Amino acid sequence: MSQAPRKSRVFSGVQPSGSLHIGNYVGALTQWRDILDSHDCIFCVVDLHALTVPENVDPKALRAKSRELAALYMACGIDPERATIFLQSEVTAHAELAWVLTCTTPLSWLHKMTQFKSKAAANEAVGSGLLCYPVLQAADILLYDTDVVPVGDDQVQHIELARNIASRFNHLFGETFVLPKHKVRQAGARIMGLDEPTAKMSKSASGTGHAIYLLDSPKRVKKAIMRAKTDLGCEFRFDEASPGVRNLITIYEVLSGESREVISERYEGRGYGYLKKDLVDVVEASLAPIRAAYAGYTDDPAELDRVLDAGADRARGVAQSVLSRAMRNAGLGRR
Ligand code: AQP
Repeated sequence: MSQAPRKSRVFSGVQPSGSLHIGNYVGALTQWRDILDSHDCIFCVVDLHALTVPENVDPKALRAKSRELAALYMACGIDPERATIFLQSEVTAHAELAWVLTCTTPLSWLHKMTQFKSKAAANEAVGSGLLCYPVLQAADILLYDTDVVPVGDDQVQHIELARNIASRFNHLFGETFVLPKHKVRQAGARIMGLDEPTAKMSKSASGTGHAIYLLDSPKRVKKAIMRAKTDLGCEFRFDEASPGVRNLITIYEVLSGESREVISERYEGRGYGYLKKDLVDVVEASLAPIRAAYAGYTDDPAELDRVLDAGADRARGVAQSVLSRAMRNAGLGRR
């Protein structure tokens, strides 16, 4: 009997470096949810990445954020029966492969990463972990023979780097790694800050009114949207609208499933306040079920531990065989 072909493998993750916002939800998690059945999905809470700015890390808070994030994955519809969910630090192969790849990655490639440049500029003490972050990310991806990495568009450069790191290793040591491809949404690949719509919505940005967090209360959601920066005009045509209005229409579009043309037409000739008011309802319709499901997971910490233990067991099995392949090909160890 012929075997069923292997499903295309997906790997992706989020760092527990703050609270999950609708940028992460739209850019990454909605994509994950849509491919649960068509792909072999592995989703990781990438806690080792959260150490890249150690000055910002409170160990107790990091541990709590990792659990919160794993519970939020499930609350957003990432069913652990259909996907592997685990914590990166519980599968040691990630750190081991990262070292091997650090040795084969030219330093100049890392200095070119735009995220390193902007985060380094914003931090007084830049650790080497911040520079090597994309190598660890490459290890995360390559360890699972990953075909597809669904991400927001800020991560595209890193996934291309992972591909180059894999190619270089294959060139040096023979065929070892699958070359991964990124996958981004057509609309919503980069949700912008509500307070500053020319900058990406980000977990680590400070200031109230910047982001909508998935666990925000309805009151906070309303306040953030009603205060979102727009302009003094009343232009709703997407291509002509200001960055703030385009951002609100995009959030509306991806969460409601309506086209931007329909949305723009509905509000044409009216003030931005009408769009904002309806957007509050659209966002609430997405967030209310997530909040409710999240409360269920936090009420049952033993179930969360069971999911994460089972996920780590499965991830270890896959990762160990790829790590062994890479080590063997590079001449590490005795056999
Ligand atoms: N604003 C965004 N719009 C669309 N997608 C986004 N992502 C992040 N911000 C947006 C996507 O979410 C996933 C997880 O991101 P991450 O935890 O790896 O960190 P990040 O990309 O650096 O995101 P943050 O939220 O801005 O965190 P901090 O502030 O800690 O750096 C990725 O797929 C990312 O593309």
